[in-house]
Amino acid sequence: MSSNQEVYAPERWHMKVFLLMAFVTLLLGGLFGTLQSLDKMQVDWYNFLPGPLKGLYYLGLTVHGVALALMFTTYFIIAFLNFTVVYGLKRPLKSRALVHLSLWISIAGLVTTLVPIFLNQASVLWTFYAPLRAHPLYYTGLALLVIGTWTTALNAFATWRDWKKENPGERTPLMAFVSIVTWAMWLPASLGIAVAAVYYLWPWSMGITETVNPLLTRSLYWFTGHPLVYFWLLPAYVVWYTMLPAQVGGRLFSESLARLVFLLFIPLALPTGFHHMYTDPGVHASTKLIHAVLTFAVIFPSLITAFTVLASVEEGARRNGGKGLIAWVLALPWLSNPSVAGQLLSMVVFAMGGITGLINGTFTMNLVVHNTMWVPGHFHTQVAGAVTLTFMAVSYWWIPLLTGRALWNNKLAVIQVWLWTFGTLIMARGMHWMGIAGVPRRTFLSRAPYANFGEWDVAGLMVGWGAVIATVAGLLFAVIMIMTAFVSKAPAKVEVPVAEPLIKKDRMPVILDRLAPWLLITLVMIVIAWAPSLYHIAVHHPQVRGWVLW
Ligand code: HAS
Ligand code: CU
Repeated sequence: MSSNQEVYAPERWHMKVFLLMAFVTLLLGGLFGTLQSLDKMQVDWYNFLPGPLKGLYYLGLTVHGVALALMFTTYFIIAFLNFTVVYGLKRPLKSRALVHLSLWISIAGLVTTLVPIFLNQASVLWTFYAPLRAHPLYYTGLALLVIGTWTTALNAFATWRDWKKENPGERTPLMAFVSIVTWAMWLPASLGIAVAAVYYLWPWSMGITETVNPLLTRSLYWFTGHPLVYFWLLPAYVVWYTMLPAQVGGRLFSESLARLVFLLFIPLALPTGFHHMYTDPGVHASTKLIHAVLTFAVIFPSLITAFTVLASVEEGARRNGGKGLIAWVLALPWLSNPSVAGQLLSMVVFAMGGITGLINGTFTMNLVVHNTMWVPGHFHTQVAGAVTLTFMAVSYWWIPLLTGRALWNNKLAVIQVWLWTFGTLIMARGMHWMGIAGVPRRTFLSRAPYANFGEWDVAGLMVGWGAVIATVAGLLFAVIMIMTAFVSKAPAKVEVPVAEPLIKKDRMPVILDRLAPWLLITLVMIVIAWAPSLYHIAVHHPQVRGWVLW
């Protein structure tokens, strides 16, 4: 192993702990997901949960959303972006103290959030919309989760600043730069949830304030909630742009385009969010229009990605003997390399979710699909499909690299990524179908008196059986990871894949190596897109007392 690779050695220990937390929360949240999906084909396994958990659908759905969307993603991303910053800049993180602080804050956040949820004191789902009221610890735990990301991001910025001091005039290596852009997007984005949880919801759940403005906290939630989905997505893009081309023997089509894509997410994703609230009467129509336009704008960097990443992969396939207009696709290692196959499959799934995203973002069509099963259909292709599958694909070389043990059973890993893909696609297809048939989301269907099974039957079977396949794939992933990390005897022979750009001396404009101008434009856009509405909602919308329903 070259000394370059050893640069991450000081980070190895805490990365492993974060990964352990990520995989445990993936398993925990995933298993509740199975119960949810079985419910869609009228199989009520909530009934078989032990004692105090029996029948508690909303407790389960909260665990599912929080453990997967908020915890698994965040812990994996913290570990991975620490790795890419360190590996990209070829220097350890600046502050050991911050590394430890992030870890301990994150562990505290994990416990503080999950305890009230499991005690059924916080069955408010991952969106914790007021007036549903949770135990104060739940908001505390979520705040800690966010603070854990802030300390990690600060460390990344400090490390970057040191690197720049030592390398004046040089452009930041791509892998590190795009990772830092991801943090730069997330840091301001996270303020919405932080203010909602700490300033409004926590005092209210403590009884310090009697009432809360539900439309305001909900808006603040989506201020964060929309960029949050790109906080999950961008680390997957880091992999697709800076690693995957090398894994398929190709080169990155254009480094400038790669940088542009990441940077565009700052001004386009950050000011967007009200498309989650098209149906909320308290939000002004002109605000919804601005956010609809922004939603379509933020699709653009993903379209560039479809082009750039595919071009890079094609180049690799052709260098390996791929021929023809389409047939070159067959020259890719779909059946032999689980890491590559997982990433390619995740893109196929992601493309489906891109299409449904367009539908969601279109005001009139949103009126048809909003709050139906369609929406979980959309986001499962995105988070469970694109993001999670890419993270699994990364784990197939990264865990061997970190533990020094070779991947246990390559063949099973290939089967695993295919099963996950089919499971997710079948499940999501069923969800879309149910949504169009009018099935509400977030509903305990087995026990809903109005459930129209008959018309919903086939779609429900797809959700349930798709989820069974995905569950098998998820358990397989757990087995492969455990066997690799603890049992595998062969030494790992892996290198970090680093994609070279196709054009080495790319005349890259300097603005593609800067953050400040992008953040400045973004600030102006946020003021235009959010300030008038937030002010109006804060001043004019009624306050309410709050409910604990489950
Ligand atoms: Fe979304 C709701 C709009 C992307 C996640 N979204 C959600 C929720 C989640 C979520 C979790 O406008 C629900 C939250 C809740 O609980 O209520 N979303 C969009 C749009 C995009 C989008 C326009 N979403 C994502 C991503 C997510 C995610 C990414 C997570 C990671 N979404 C919405 C809207 C709602 C919504 C509304 C609210 C709905 C409602 O009413 O409640 C876009 O960013 C998508 C752009 C993507 C593309 C795809 C590009 C394709 C690529 C792959 C190319 C490769 C190929 C493979 C083709 C345009 C890059 C070939 C490979 C070979 C080698 C052959
Ligand atoms: Cu969104």
